[in-house]
Amino acid sequence: MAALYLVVLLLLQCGLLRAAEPQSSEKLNCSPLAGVPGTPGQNGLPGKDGRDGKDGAIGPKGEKGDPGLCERLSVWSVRERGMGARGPPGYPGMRGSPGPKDDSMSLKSEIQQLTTKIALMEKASGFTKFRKVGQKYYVYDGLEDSFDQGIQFCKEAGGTMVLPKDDAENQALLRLSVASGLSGKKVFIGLTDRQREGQFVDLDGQLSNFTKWDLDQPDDYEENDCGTLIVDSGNWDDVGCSDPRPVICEIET
Ligand SMILES: [Ca+2]
Ligand SMILES: [Ca+2]
Repeated sequence: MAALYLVVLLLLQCGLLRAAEPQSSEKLNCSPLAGVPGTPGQNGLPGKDGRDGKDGAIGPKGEKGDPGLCERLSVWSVRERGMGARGPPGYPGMRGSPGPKDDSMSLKSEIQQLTTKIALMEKASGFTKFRKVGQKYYVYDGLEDSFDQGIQFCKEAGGTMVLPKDDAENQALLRLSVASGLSGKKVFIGLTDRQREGQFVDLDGQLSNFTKWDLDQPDDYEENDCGTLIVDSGNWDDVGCSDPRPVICEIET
């Protein structure tokens, strides 16, 4: 409004000046004054989107990112379990103590022992007279024969001709002999000096550690070479091998 008023004033001034100017060719110097700039107009609407530009240059390499989920879980798991990295293999452990005894093997062993005992008892019970001596049986079946026939008989019976190995066995043989009605007789024992006179050995050719010779025996009377037990005294005497005498066998496993 003020600008409009100012313009009007200028126009009136110019009109007055023209009316007062002389009618000559000389003109008044009336230069126009510069106006005040108007207020800027409002911005127009945005133009349409331009075309895509060319691909730019490859940018610099970015910084290393944070560990992924799987890696973080792995690290967490190791921390939770208190485990470090896998170490080198350890030294071999010490040998363990023996385990408990195999019951099945123990049972088999017991059954085997029982079977053996039963077989031995069955063999001994086949004789009319028998006596248990330690782990073996002395058996008698009423046979009276020569020394060699006696050896064969005992072998066929699954045993050997009796030969006491200590005083207890000698007493057992004596009791069986008495119980078998052999008092006053002499029972063959597996001892002979046929191979070397004066040296009595068992049927395996071994010297016996136990002997029970009667007084002044063995005397090799009439070249006697076979041993016997004198029933009643229990002492030993060398007699003829061909004479028929009671044959007692021993059976053991
Ligand atoms: Ca002799
Ligand atoms: Ca004699």
